[in-house]
Amino acid sequence: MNLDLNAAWGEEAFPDNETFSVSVSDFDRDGADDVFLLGSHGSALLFRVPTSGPVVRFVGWPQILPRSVELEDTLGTYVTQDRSPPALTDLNRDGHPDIVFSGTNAVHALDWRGAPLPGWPFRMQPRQAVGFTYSNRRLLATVIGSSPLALSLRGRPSVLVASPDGLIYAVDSVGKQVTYTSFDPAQQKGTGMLMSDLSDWPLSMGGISLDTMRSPYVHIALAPLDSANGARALIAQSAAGGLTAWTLAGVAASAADWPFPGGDAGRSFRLDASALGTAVDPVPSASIEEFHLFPSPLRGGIATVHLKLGSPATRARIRVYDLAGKTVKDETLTGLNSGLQPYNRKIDLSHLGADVYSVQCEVSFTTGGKKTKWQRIGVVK
Ligand SMILES: [Ca+2]
Ligand SMILES: [Ca+2]
Repeated sequence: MNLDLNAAWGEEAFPDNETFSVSVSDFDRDGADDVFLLGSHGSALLFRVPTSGPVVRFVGWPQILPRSVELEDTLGTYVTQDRSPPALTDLNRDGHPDIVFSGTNAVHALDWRGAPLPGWPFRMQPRQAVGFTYSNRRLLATVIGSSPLALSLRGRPSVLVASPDGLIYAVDSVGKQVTYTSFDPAQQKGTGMLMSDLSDWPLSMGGISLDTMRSPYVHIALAPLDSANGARALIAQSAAGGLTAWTLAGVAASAADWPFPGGDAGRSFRLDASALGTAVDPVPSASIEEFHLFPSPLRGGIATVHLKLGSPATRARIRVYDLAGKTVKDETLTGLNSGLQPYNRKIDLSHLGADVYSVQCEVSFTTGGKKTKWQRIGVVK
């Protein structure tokens, strides 16, 4: 099958060395598989596979996701990228597959409409760049470089994330680090000089490397190692050759599992959405559930739109007024989803002086109704 993606990507231009992973699931649950493309520089597109004619992208896509930054050293600037593929799972258990991927200094989880799931992204190093200790132009700081896994841990949807700083984190469905101990008194007899089955999250995988020639990336998978009972173990491989396996307590099979990079042992890169729970879509209502521009106060001039709607809308007109009531910005967004919009809608307010402004958002719903919501935002210089 040959698909022409030009129209679906629109105006987007790619860096020459951007590489893509292809993942498949039925994101909108219409019974047919859809395709998710994720680029190493963050270009991302979700589309339906047409039986004929042009590719139709989903509303909210394409996007440029935060996977690449420009860094600077004394020789000049260079650009990072992350080639690891995403995990597909259903973290919020609404029956629609979600997308979890490693990005710059953080692991992100998006719903199928491209909006961040509540609580995400997860930052393993809140106060410094990932790879701060070893980074150089070959092994780049900020890059996580490892495909996350999805599993059910103690009955809760969870994500495992391997950091090149030598740690494996368990993260819950709202982006919070799991910190409980896996200590089990029955395991105590299995502890000694050569073996330890006592571990707390995060798990340590060799510790931080200070060797700037040694690849720091850690790759993880869940596989049945115990031939007697088929129990799955967590296996972690470092690029330096180390292999470690842990028995995880509380792991149960779930249709939303993504236990291998690539989804399954055959690397099909496909999540079978028909095995997930019935898709739950909220009852549509022509309402603005949440609206604000952030950050507030605004520093740096570029505001991101946070807009959550009760039903799809044809357009949202955003007007910014100064204290005298004069319109200082008037911008219209089109093609809006039900639910939270992706954070790819930005408004340039860099021409505004330091002051307090009123922002009006007027939404025209596809059903014909109109609603407005107000916000006050401070601008600092
Ligand atoms: Ca579909
Ligand atoms: Ca979901």
